[in-house]
Amino acid sequence: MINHLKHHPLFFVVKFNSTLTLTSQKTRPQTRPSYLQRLLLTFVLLICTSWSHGALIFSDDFSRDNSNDVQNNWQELEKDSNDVAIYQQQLRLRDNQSETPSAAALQAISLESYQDLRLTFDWRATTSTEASDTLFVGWQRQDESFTNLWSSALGGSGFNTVSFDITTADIPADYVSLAIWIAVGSANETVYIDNLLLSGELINSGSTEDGGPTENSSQVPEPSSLALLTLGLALVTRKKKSIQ
Ligand SMILES: [Ca+2]
Ligand SMILES: [Ca+2]
Ligand SMILES: [Ca+2]
Ligand SMILES: [Ca+2]
Repeated sequence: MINHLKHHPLFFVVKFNSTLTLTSQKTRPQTRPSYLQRLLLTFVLLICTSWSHGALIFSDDFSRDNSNDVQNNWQELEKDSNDVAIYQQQLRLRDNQSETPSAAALQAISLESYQDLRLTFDWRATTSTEASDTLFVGWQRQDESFTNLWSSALGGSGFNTVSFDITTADIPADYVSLAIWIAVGSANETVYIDNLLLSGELINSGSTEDGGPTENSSQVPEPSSLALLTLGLALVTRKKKSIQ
């Protein structure tokens, strides 16, 4: 992870500032981490979370008002309109429609430009579920069948964080959507999903055969990189002003 980050421009910002902090500590001993050290640690953790697999492809924290429609381009397969929904800032999957799957949320994402993907999300099952019930993540294909990448038995739980790699070989050629679905038996069996994030490396990023930039090339920091860099620099500047 760290070796990977050594090649990210922001690594040098963090390394540079860490050196300054350690040097100043020789003349100003402290018994606990300074504000700047804690800031830099947070900064590094954010970088580790955000850039472990290149560009952000899609994310959703479902932080919007309760609604029977999930929105943000999610498609829903459900028995009743409120079974796949936004509830308390999370995605809710509930109940068992007559067709398989019991309930599903589908996101049509174009992945042709990416490789070495990573999917991260949080999930929780209500105590109304049993070990015979299942949460799946995978693909809906052109024939409307589902192929799973990851699954877990239910049975009641607090939030778990799941993160796994997806290779090009894991993506069916005829996939249509990234799919999250459940197999349950009764009306009140529910799974909540939150903080979903899909990232990946851009294929051939940087150049084409004639050496020019590609349409998808990432020659500038990603929007999230810029936001974090701006935040970090703003906080460091504020700290310096407070020291003066
Ligand atoms: Ca229902
Ligand atoms: Ca719905
Ligand atoms: Ca949320
Ligand atoms: Ca059940």
